[in-house]
This record gives sequence, C-alpha cells and structure tokens, in this order.
Amino acid sequence: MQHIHNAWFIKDIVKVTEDMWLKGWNERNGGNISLRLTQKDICSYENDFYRHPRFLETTRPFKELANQYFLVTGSGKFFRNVMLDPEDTLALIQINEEGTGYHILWGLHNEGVPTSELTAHLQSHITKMQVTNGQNRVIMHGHATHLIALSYVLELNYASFTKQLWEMSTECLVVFPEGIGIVPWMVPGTDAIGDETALLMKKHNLVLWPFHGIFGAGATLDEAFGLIDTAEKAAQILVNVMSMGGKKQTISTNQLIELAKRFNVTPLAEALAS
Ligand code: 2HA
Ligand code: ZN
Repeated sequence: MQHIHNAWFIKDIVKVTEDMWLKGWNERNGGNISLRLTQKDICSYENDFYRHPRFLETTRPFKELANQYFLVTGSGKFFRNVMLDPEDTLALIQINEEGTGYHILWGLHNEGVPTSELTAHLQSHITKMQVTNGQNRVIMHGHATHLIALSYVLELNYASFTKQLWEMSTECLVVFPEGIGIVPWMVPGTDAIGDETALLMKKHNLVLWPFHGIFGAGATLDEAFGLIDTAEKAAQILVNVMSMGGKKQTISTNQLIELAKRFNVTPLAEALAS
C-alpha cells in the first residue's frame, strides 16, 4: 500500500493549485477544483481512509453521481496552502448510493467542509459526463484577472465575447472552438448559479461568471488549467490592446475559418457570425 500523498491525483492537484496561485487567479480562498476519480484510482489508498467517515448531505439529490468519487478543494482553504497541507485543504469524497450526500473518505482533517461551489461542480460533472461520454473529469474555478476585467467593458454576449478572445491569438480558436458561455451575474455558492453553469457546460468548456471569475472543464487537470490559461492570456492581450488605444487590425473571420479547417475543429457558429 502506497501513501495517498504519493498518489498521482494528490501530486497533480498540489501542482495545479500552486500554479493557479502563482498565476494570481486564486487570492485568499478564491477558487475551487473537483476531480472525478474511479475505484481504480483510489483502491491502493484505502488504508489511508477514515474508519468512520463523516457524512454530509448535499443541498439537493445527485442521483446521477451515485457512488462516484471526487477529490475537491475545501471551503475557506487557500490554494497557496494546499502544497503545505493537502490533508487539511483537500477532501476525497464519495457520493452515497441514493445521491443525497457524501462521505469524506480522506482529508479536511480539521473538520472542514468541501467548497461552497460544490453544487456548481457536481451539476457540471453530471452534464459533462453525459456530453463527453465520461471523458471529462475536471471542473476548475478561479478568479482569472483579465477575464474578470473584460466582463466590465465587453458586452456580456457569449458570441461576441468569444470572437474577441479568438482574435487575440491564433491558438485560441483551436483551444476553445466551442467558445465561452456567460451566466448573468448571480449570487455565488447557490444551486441557481450551479444550474446555470451546468446548462452552459453542455455546449462550452469555459463559463464566465461576470465580475467574479471563470469555470473551466477538461479531461485532466492539465487540460482544464491549460484552457483557462489560454483564455486568460487572450483576455490579457485584449486588455493591453484596449489600453493602447484599441485594435488597428485583427485576424479576419475568413482567417478564423481557415484556421478551423486546418486544425479540424468546429468553431462556435454564433461567434463566427458576430
Ligand atoms: O471562495 O471562489 O466562488 C471560493 C470561491 C467562490
Ligand atoms: Zn469564486
């Protein structure tokens, strides 16, 4: 039996939380991550699990996630501290058979609770499991600085927002051809914003929470991180371009179409048309 601290999923989440902190997306307790795990992922570490795991109810049933395992960040925990004490800042949870709650199998050893955005994560996992045939495993939230900044000055329209990001570097359309969804401003930590986010996750891998931050989805932590990083970098370039007086030239719509053809992706039609 190996110690769970050496498990790939702990190593990977420690790295990504540090990276996100260093990027400046996760001040204080900002942001949260969930990674869906399988029985195969966790079975070597069962010795490290609590003998009497705590049970917590969810705010609503998650029948679709019965018996699923998730590694999640803890509510109120700082990303910059995950590397110092994974067992205090993270939790491995298992949804119960009825989907009415979950057991904390490992972690949060100081009586903490999972992220306040657990509903947004679990609802998004349900959507993503369906639309990706189980490939998607990660939901990731951070307060990406330039994406937030742009939410104050660009029209909050997913099609035009997406196109403006695509124009900001050639890679963007290839990395997020399905564009970025935008929820209206809503109170975080509620079932309502979780539902809205999950709905947009049917179509997009990125969902912007205006004046707040970004949700990203992916098969792996690397993919979700890379996706947010790419969109955030495009947002930074756009902020710089606007600060320098605005675009004088850009990638044309026809060039975006050529790009999509070469890389065999289907770009969001509404964005191309905007
Ligand atoms: O504090 O980012 O959205 C965690 C959050 C809430
Ligand atoms: Zn947040």
